Order: sequence, then structure tokens, then C-alpha cells
Amino acid sequence: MLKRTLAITAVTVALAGFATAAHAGKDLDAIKARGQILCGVSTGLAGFSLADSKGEWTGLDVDVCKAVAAALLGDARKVKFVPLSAQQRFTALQAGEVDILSRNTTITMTRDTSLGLDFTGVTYYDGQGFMVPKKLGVKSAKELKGATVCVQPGTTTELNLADYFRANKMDFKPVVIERLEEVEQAYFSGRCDVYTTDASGLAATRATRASNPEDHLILPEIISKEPLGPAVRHGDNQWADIVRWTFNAQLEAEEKGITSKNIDEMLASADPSIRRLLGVTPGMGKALGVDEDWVVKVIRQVGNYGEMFERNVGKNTPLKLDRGLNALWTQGGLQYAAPIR
Ligand SMILES: N[C@@H](CCC(=O)N[C@@H](CS)C(=O)NCC(=O)O)C(=O)O
Repeated sequence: MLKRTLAITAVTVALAGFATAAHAGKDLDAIKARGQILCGVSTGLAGFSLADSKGEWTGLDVDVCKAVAAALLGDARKVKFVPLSAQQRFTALQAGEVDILSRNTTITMTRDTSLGLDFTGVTYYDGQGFMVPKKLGVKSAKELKGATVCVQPGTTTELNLADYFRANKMDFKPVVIERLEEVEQAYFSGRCDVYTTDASGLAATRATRASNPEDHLILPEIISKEPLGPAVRHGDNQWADIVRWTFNAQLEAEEKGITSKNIDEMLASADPSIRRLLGVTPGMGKALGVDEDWVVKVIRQVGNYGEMFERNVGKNTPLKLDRGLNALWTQGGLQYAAPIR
């Protein structure tokens, strides 16, 4: 019995040593020394990441980085946003120009493996769609044989487009343009019959760039799975953990009914899981290497997942998106956080 206890102690000591080593991640050290997170976002897509005339960024992808800054640095404003095109984004992350990529990026096997990235969760479950001018009279993607299709390079969109037309034995003419504004312009000026991207992107483009949104139809077919989420590069597991658990905490807060409005009352809750999440019962902050009230800072400054969703892309925004797949698992959706314990 004593032997066994000693053996367990030895393992525990070894694990503790390992945990300390993992704490010395170079990316996390650099962020702390800088006092700011470098967050790669898109060049400007309403609802996800868009800068106003004063250079203030808003959007769901923007809030993901703000939440991490609140958890780690105590202040959601300690983020510098770096706009990146689809084609620039992975090299920028690999080269250390940004610490995190939060830019409607689809998790795929090649990106996770060959590109040396780690995706930490799905912040928006999406799928690829098509938009056409109503005057074309097209009602289904199956009628797009021979169409000219506007698409951005370096995206899953470009690959799915080719797969879909091939699988349906249809030919098409791709018009491949790197800059978002230019690809949108090409579509609206009639250079292409069709514009294809993630359905959320179609909603954003139609609502904010069309001279009359009513003139455009988003076709019913969703041709792919596009689980969008933040990514970090390989090499600093603790930094990846902070990004991963900040988002899980925002989901868990929504599940427990904790919002930026009621956070003070919630701090007095007797529910053990709420007390643990909010650090009233300490332990989770220490485990992650951040302050015990990390989730309080996130919720107070950015809100829970539902608040973040509604503020940026929900029913009362130009995008008017339903929660759909992004509802919590308790409401028929896919958003399901691993337990914080
Ligand atoms: N989710 C797809 C597509 C992402 C993507 O780049 N979409 C375009 C069209 S919605 C975009 O965000 N463009 C913004 C930009 O180029 O700054 C991917 O990860 O490849």
C-alpha cells in the first residue's frame, strides 16, 4: 500500500513538473510582455470583423479576441486587430505576425495538420451557399450549369465550388478575385452570375453591400460544412488552452443564464458550477494560468456566447441570422461546451 502511494506521489510530482514546463510557452510570454494580443481578422466583413471610420473593430470574430484579452490581460481593449485576406492569413499566423487568427476560418484536416495549426473550437457553424440576382430567375443551385461564379482564392469555398459542380456534372467559369471588396464589386456589376461563400458571408454582403438587398436571392442549397473557429500555431499549448477555455466559458455562461447584465447577482449564486465558473470557488483560473475572476471579466466586458451572437449577427442586426446550428445543445443546436471543472 505504502509502495503504491509512493508511486502515485512520484507520478504526481512528475506531472506537476510537466505542467510547469508547459507554462513557459513562448507565445504566451511574448503576449504578456507586449501587454496586447495580435489578432488576425478579415479585411472587413459585417457581423464578423469590420472597422468603422475611427478604426474601431466590431464583430463576432473581433469579440472572440476581446474575450481572450479580458481573460488573460484583464482588459478586452488590449487587442490589436490585423486585417488579413484569405490568402495571407495562414502565413501571417505561421510567421508570428499574429498570435491568433479569428477570421471566419473553416477547420479542415489539412489546415490542422500540414499547416501546423491548432483550432480551439467552433465559434460559428456555417456552410457554403450561392447568391444570384433575382432577375436571373434561378431557384436552385442545380440550375447553375455553365454559370460564371465569383469566388475568393485560398478558401475552402474555391475547393467546394469545384467539387460541387463536378459531382453534379455541371461546367462553370470561376472568376477568382483576392480582395473582398473587388469580388463583391465584380458580382454586383454583373461580371459574374453567381457569388459563392459561407452563408453568413452571403448574408453580410447582401445586407451591407447591395444597392437593393431585395434584388438578390440566396439559393436554398448549402453545399458544405464550414465550422468556423479561431486558430493558433503549434508550439504553445497553454496559449491554445486559454483561447479554447475562454470560448467554452462563454458557452457555459450562456447555458447557466449568466449575462453581462446579471453577472453581479450571479456572483452570489449558491450553484456550485456557477461558483466554480466565476471563480467564487477558486481553482479554474489557477489551472489555466490566469486570474481566478477571468470569466467575470470576460462576461462583464464581452458577454456570453448568446450575447455576442445577437449583438453581431443576430435578428436585430443587418445580417438577421437565426441561431440555427449555433443554438446551444439544450435548445436543439450544436453549441456544446466541455465542462469547466
Ligand atoms: N470559411 C472559408 C472562407 C473564408 C473567407 O475568407 N471568406 C471570405 C468571404 S465571406 C472573407 O471572409 N473575405 C474577407 C476578406 O477577404 O477580408 C475558409 O476558411 O476558407
